[in-house]
Amino acid sequence: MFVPSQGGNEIAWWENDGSQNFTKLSVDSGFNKAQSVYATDMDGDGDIDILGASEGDNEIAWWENDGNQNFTRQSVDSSFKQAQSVYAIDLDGDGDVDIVGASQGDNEIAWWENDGGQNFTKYSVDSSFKKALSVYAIDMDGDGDIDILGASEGDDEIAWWENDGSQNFTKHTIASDFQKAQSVYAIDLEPDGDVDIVAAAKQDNEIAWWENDGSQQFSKHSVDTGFSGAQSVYSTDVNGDGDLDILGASPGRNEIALWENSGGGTTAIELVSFAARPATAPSILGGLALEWQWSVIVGLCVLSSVALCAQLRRSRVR
Ligand SMILES: [Ca+2]
Ligand SMILES: [Ca+2]
Ligand SMILES: [Ca+2]
Ligand SMILES: [Ca+2]
Repeated sequence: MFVPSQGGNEIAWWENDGSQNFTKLSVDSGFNKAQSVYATDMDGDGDIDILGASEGDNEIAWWENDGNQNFTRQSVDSSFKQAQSVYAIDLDGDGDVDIVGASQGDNEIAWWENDGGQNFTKYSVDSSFKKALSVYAIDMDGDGDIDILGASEGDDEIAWWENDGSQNFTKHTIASDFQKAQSVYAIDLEPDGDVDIVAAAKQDNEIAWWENDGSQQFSKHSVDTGFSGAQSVYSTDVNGDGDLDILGASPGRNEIALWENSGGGTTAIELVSFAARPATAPSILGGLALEWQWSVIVGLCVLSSVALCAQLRRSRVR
C-alpha cells in the first residue's frame, strides 16, 4: 500500500510479508507536505509506479519503479501551486497514462498529456475552481471518452468537466452549496449502468452521493450529515456482498467510517462506523505514525484484512 504523510514530507509504502506483517519502505522523504498519492503503471513496463501531489513543493511528481521497488522521482510539474490531489488515467485514449491534478493555490484543475515517453505537457481544464482540493477522472456520460471531476472548497462546489472527445472540457456543476467540499469520487453506485458521484464536505459534516438519471442529471442523497470534518470519500464493495459501500475519513473525529449498502440497488445505507483512533488502533503498520492523515485505504488495511488491502490499492486522502 502507498501512503502520503499528509502535512509531512514523505511518500512511503508498506510491504506485506503475507502474514500481515508490514515493513515500511520510504519512497521519498523530501516531498514537502505530501497531500495525495496514487499508484499505477505509469510507463507501461509492468511494474507499479507511484504518483504524488506536494503542497509545499507545488509539485506533481511520479516515482519510477525499476521493477525491484527502487523508486526514482520524476517531476511532472513543479509550479502547480499547493498541489492537493493527483490521479492517473489514459485521458486522451492514445494508450499511455496521463495525469490529472488539483491545485489549491492556483484554483485549478489540470491534466498533463503523456507523449508516450513520460514527458508531460500541461493543459488547464479550469483555472477558476476556487481552492480545488480533489480530482478524479472517469467516463461520466458513457460516450467513450474520459471526463474529469473536482471538488472546490472555496466555491463549495462539486463539478464535472465533459470531454468532447478531443480533450476540450465543458464544466457542469453538480452542487454549489456543498460547504467546504473536500473530496469527490465517481462509480456506478446504484448500480444501473450510469456513473454516480460520492463526495465529502467538511463544513457540512456530510458524506453524500448524487444519483445519475442516465443523462447526467444528478439528484443528491445524503449519506450522513453528522460526520464532522468529513475530508475524504471512496466507494467499493467492502464486505464482498455485491453492492458498493461508502467509506469516509474525518481528521476531526480521527475516524474512518463505513456506510454499508444494505441491499441490492437500494439507497438504504447503514452506518457501521468503526473508529480508527490513533491511541487504540492496531499497530500492524510498524513505524507508521497513526495520525489523522490516513487515507481511507490505510485505515481499512489496519482494521480489516490484507485481501481487502490488495483490493483497495487506490489511496485517497482527497
Ligand atoms: Ca512501471
Ligand atoms: Ca494518453
Ligand atoms: Ca465521456
Ligand atoms: Ca448509477
